[in-house]
Amino acid sequence: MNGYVNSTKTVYKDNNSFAGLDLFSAVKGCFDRIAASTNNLKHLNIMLVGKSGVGKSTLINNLFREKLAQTGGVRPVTNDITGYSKPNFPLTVYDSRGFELNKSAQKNIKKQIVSTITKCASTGRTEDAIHCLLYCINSGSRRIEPDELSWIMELTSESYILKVPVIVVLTQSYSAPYAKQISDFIKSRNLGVSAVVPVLAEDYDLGMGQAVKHYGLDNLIYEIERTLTDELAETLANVQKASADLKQRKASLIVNASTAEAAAAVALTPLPVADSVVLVGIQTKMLAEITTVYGLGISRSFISLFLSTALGTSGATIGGRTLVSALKLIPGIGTAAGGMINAAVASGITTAMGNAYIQLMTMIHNGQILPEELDSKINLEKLFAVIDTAFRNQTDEDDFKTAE
Ligand SMILES: Nc1nc2c(ncn2[C@@H]2O[C@H](COP(=O)(O)OP(=O)(O)O)[C@@H](O)[C@H]2O)c(=O)[nH]1
Ligand SMILES: [Mg+2]
Repeated sequence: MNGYVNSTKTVYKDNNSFAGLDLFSAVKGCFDRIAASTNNLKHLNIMLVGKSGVGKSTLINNLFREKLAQTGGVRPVTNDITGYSKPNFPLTVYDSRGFELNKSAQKNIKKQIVSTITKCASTGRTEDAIHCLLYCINSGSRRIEPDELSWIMELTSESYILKVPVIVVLTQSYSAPYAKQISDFIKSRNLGVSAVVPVLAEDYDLGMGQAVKHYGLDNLIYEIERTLTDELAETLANVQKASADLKQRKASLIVNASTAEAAAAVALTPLPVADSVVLVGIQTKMLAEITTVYGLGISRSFISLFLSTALGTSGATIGGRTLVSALKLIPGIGTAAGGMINAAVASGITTAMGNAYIQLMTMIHNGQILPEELDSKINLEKLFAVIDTAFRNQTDEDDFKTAE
């Protein structure tokens, strides 16, 4: 029975309200937390190196969710290195020339790269250091100069000493088999790089209505993530837009942690439903943290709609059915015997809410729901369906049934 306590408490004041929930403060709490957890992200610094024309700018524009090269955020660091940033966005990209021009110019560029890395590390603050270096080679040009490989080798050995992991990015890899050949060749040279990743950042037009689809950016994000600490990986999840997988993985961890927290909160003393405000606090924190992972500009009305639907305060209906029924599906709630929320019920509600919210964030991320039209009829129907399914799935879970 899992610490389950019988109670004759009335669960619902009426059919459409969830007792004890002050929706306004819940939404406000959620918004404050979104701001706080976004502010808490550690600043990430990535350096790109490569000849002009290899596709560095195209890469940046397709990896990250904000356009960085905006007025005000562009800063010359040295002659050949430019820093790109944006207010309230925890990422700086350093864009450097690579192996080009004559030998003395190359030497000079390498010196600037090394001195910039050294200077950034010299403050001793993790947030100033360069965390990862992406060395870009155009694999579409089908030619790698042996000298460039020696140059990379020198650069990686210096970066290695400076503890900056290097990833070789094969840009414009519209021929995957050829990119694979180059990749294998580079790997065989033991340059000391963390990974070699072929990418095509944007579709490549072959003419006659044919195109090679873009690919590889999600892989690149995965390889960058592997070089970072957990804290900086949180930032990467937020600033990048190329990997839905990274966002989902980070968001799922948040749901698991919040579910455990919710279970722990009621483990010793099952809560009367009327006191569920404790759980709502845990759940709004969860929604805020997930929103931060996605880096989406979510409106108050959306959060409000989500919470009221998930917690059954809205009285919204779909197909003539009241959505509050979602909560009532949970064994034990809504019956006289089940006036208390025990650990299993608390876990179930929290997991269902978290999963529903992740799915909605993913749909917004993928453009299946337009953020500016969140309260259109068609989007509301999607929202209801997602929440309804998530709660129904939870009631099918075995451990959840132990609440009965
Ligand atoms: N279709 C396609 N074109 C690309 C890609 N990457 C670079 N380009 C093209 O190559 C040119 C140089 O790219 P750019 O990003 O400006 O190179 P940068 O000088 O290294 O910043 C531009 O005309 C891009 O459109 C890609 O992934 N797909
Ligand atoms: Mg450029």
